[in-house]
Amino acid sequence: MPPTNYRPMWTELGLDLAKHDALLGVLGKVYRDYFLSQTGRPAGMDYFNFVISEVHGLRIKELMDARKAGRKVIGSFCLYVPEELILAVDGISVGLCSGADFGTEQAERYLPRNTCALIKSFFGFTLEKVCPFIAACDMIVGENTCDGKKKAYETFNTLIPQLYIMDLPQMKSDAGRALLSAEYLRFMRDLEKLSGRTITAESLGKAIDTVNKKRAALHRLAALRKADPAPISGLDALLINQVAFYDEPVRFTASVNALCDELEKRVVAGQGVAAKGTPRILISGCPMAVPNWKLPMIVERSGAVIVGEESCVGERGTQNLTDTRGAMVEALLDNVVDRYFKIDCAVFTPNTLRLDHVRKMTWDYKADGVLHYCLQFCTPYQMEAIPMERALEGEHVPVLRIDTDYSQEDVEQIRTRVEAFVERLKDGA
Ligand code: BJ8
Repeated sequence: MPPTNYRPMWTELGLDLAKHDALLGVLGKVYRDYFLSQTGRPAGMDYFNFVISEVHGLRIKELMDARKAGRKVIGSFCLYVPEELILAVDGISVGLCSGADFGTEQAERYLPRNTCALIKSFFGFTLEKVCPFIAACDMIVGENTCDGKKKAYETFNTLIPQLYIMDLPQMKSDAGRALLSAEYLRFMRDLEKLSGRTITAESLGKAIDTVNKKRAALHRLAALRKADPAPISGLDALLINQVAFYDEPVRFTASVNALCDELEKRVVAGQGVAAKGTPRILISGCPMAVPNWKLPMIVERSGAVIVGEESCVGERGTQNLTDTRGAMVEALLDNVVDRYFKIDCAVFTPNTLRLDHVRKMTWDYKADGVLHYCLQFCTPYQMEAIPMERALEGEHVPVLRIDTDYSQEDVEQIRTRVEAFVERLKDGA
């Protein structure tokens, strides 16, 4: 069958086709080099290869078809935007963070140079007209988290027509929880207005169940990575966590569970992607959005295997399910607030739960060391990195701190540092 021609759809969405072609060309090459070249990949990764190959094609067509059928597409940049409320109005939730160095020059016409790459990237994608997800959204939620995003949304609001601002607390206090609860209620009412649907206990309960099942499948995948040898690479596991933000949730859950069935057999057979005893690394820090695969690629080509991610694209995002008990919308909404209020993002102060979580993950996944990853100019995570390093090293857990961006310029420099770290782990120092 000839490949589907998506160009009319991309034109309808206002994309710059020449620049978009260039972006897809680069992405395709990086994907082949980093992912398809790996050996011993599970067969269940075929589905995720397909999703990535169609991420700007078939998935966008699905979104556009859904919109034509009257459904709404809601984009967001943060874990604190509850997917459950979006699904409860039969909406579609898509993650919009981008992990590519594209349109940076354009972005720097609107943002200071010392802005993190994640923010510059979504500005660059918008200004260069290469993101069909942003173009396909009926509403885009900008949340008040770090100062960078909060202030950037003021400008972003002048570039796109559909920005919705959600306020968020900064402290895990009663007042903080009350703010989150009020904001989720306002969001729920605005989603109802936008969609013309009323959220019922039934629709919210079903949405919670769908998202819980998705997170439970990701927990199952994570648990399988405790095995030595690890049955799946960190690159592939990261990819699955990234796809979780784009894909249709029920189909995604089934695909993750099918992959886990295969991985369970691998674990029983002692089959892995790297030899037993290969140094095991836990990554902790800033989110890694598609196609930010630079650091995991370097780590896994330096003789180590990544066994977990303490990250928004990883366990910070998936930990804790939402309680399904409650016969009324108000009770279920309260359960949603409880679940999201536990997220241990560095924008909160103090944020002691995160260090506890890193400790627990290091132990659970039998990690030999922690690689703390920060985007340059990300003050919240850079600030937390130093006390975290001190605490872990004090407990004899080796830590390597890497600050980087989305460019390829520092690949060799990072490789040298990672290789030295892997040697340290091999020596058991
Ligand atoms: S819950 S981590 S997705 S706020 S990297 S833009 S923090 S300067 S992305 Fe985040 Fe929500 Fe927290 Fe997760 Fe700012 Fe840092 Fe840039 Fe960041």
